[in-house]
Amino acid sequence: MIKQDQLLWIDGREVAALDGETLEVENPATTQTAFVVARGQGPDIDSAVDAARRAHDHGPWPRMHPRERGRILRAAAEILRSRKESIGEVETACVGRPLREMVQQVGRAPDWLDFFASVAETHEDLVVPASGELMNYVRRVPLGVVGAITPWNHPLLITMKKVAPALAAGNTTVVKPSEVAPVAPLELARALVEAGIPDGVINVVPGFGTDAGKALTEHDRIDRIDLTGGTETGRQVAAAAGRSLIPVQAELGGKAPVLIFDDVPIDVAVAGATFASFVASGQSCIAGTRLLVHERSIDAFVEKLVERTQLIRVGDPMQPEAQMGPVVSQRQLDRILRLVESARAEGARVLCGGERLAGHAFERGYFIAPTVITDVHRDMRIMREEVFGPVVSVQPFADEDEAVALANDADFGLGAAVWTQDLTRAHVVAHRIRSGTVWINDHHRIDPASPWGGFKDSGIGSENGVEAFNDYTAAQSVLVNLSRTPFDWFGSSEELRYS
Ligand code: TXE
Repeated sequence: MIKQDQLLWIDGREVAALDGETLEVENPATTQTAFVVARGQGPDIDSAVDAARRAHDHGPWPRMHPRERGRILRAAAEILRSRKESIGEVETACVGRPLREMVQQVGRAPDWLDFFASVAETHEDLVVPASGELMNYVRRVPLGVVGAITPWNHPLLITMKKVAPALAAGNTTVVKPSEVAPVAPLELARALVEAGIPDGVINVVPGFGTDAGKALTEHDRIDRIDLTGGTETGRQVAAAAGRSLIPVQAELGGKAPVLIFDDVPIDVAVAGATFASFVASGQSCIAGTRLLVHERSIDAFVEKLVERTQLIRVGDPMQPEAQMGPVVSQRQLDRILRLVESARAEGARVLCGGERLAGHAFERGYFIAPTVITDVHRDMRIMREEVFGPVVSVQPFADEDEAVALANDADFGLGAAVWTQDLTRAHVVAHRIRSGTVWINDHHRIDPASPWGGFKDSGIGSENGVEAFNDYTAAQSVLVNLSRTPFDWFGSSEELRYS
């Protein structure tokens, strides 16, 4: 059983906030308080950064053999796996996503610890061919203290994507999880501490973006900042990182296009589209929100899509039969419905959904009927802004060029999908799309080995894979003089002397 009252994790211990403040985490399916969590602010962030700084500058973690670090990370992975049911329940209570989805996601997240433990264990430093009688080797050393700011939509998984490579590379960390869903990241700290990670290496300080998040971003003793969040938050965090001259990695908003060619059977296309659009009630940065469908098949596709969308079982996310839960908060619900209204006002047709669900099962939570919109055009707000809800628009295209042009007509470039049975077209179209990830005949797949980052306003840098591990290190070049000839730059030559 995970406690309803949660404290901060600082320097290997659970502690209350310095001023004793707390914040309440609301269950979006019931609107009742699910957890009361210590609320960190500037002074708590200071003490977490101090602990991380000490652990980096004087503690064993950065100096530990990578196999020893790997052993601790793998032990934490096993602890988390053994708790996937209870942490899955925590995630559902905080975010409202169906329990079956969250248990699966929580069960997957520890793979990041295993993968990056392997990367650290097998990492080889370089010897480079410097000219002259020199041996030049290049070590990869930890950056220092990594600050990570994480969102509410995949609370454990996104925290893991940052913490696992940062720790494997020998850094120490301060995590500021979302105020909306901070409990699973706290459980990650607990698992790492139980697995034997030294004090101060992992610190987790829940709090609001405007105080704790800002304090972490602007802290002068961190060496890198990572964010997953909205694009506006990304601009603020990147500006602060610029002032401190520290690297920033940011994974921000998206508006993923899903290109569906007319050689795909309608049932397959509709199953793919609903998976792309409605998983997590569409609250995902790579949710397929713009369905681009060949004009020859669009009518049959839309008819089937609406039929299928209306069959999605929305309900209490704790129940195994629920396929979709509520959206995360009143604020998100209002924002989503406002965007649907703006689409209506601008002339779009809402074919199904588009409203808050009524009736006794939905009385209290933030439930929205999954929504399909047609008759859209590029200038509508619904086509430009990230909706972050169960809302999808459908647009026709005439040929491959138009499909690509529509797909690229967005400020974002995080995820995209191409559905076709034509092998050549699948690859050619994928290569023409300006997006960090492209799925062919699939969506949402993610792997610790697979780079994950956004083009355009979707972010800076990339998560996952060996490249991300290297980004949590700095290259230190060590040049060794192998010459046996004595050398004295100023001592020897008369002719070089000024007369
Ligand atoms: O995100 P915020 P919100 C998008 C999505 C959503 C919108 C708003 O479109 O509708 O953003 O969601 C912290 N300095 N995404 O308000 O505010 C904040 O406390 C430092 C896309 O929830 O960006 C939280 O920990 N930190 C996205 C984190 O940033 C600040 C996931 C994200 O919150 C801060 C979430 C500041 N000034 C939302 N302001 C994705 N890429 O998946 C906020 N924070």
